Amino acid sequence: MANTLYIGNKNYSSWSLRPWLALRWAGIPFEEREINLRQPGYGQQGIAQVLAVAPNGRVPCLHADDLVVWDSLAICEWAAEQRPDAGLWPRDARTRYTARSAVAEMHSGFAAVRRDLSMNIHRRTPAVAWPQDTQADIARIDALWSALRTTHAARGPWLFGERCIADAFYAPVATRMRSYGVALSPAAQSFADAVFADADFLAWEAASVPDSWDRPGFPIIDRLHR
Ligand SMILES: N[C@@H](CCC(=O)N[C@@H](CS)C(=O)NCC(=O)O)C(=O)O
Repeated sequence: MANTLYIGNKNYSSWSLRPWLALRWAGIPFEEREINLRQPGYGQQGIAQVLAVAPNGRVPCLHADDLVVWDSLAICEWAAEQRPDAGLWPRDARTRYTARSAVAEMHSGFAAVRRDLSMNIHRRTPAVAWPQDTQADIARIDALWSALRTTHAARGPWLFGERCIADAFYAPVATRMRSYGVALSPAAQSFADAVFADADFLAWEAASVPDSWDRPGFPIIDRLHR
């Protein structure tokens, strides 16, 4: 089977990182094609290069032979079904339902964090006073990670002990916390540390390149993040 995963810019595309990690963690071979999202049509699902491969005009999008799977969660589910023994979902049913809840919460929520702490793997800015809705999102994420880490600490360093799709879903969030100087509680930080030490995450990070306007020395950065 020939698998091709279309993704956005590695420094910025948080949705793309999720299934990319899931495929790597499951040991599913795939070819990746990174599409530069800074093109006309961005934000309107109107990038011609994306529309040529993804019916919804967004990445990530997986082509598995003639099957097209768009949306990060659908791709992760595909990976879990392809490799049922890879542990992409926790084996214990109750733990699995909790993991699915955590993933769904990320997939459909945290709009304020997505708005104010956009993923930018290379960015480091000092902490700022966030609007109330953003503070509430951050507090909820911290509480969720802390509770899961406390419950599952004996089984490993990930949210549910062993690495699963929930970790892939929150990996980009861990980078957002790091980029914007968010102080996490120690248990929550231990999850972020597990992400930052993961070989596959490190491979993605090493390949992530900020746009030229987003590099030190370009004054526009100061205007972007006050
Ligand atoms: N819910 C979708 C979101 C995908 C998404 O919003 N992708 C962004 C890049 S991270 C995109 O392709 N944007 C292109 C556009 O809006 O024109 C998923 O989980 O895959």
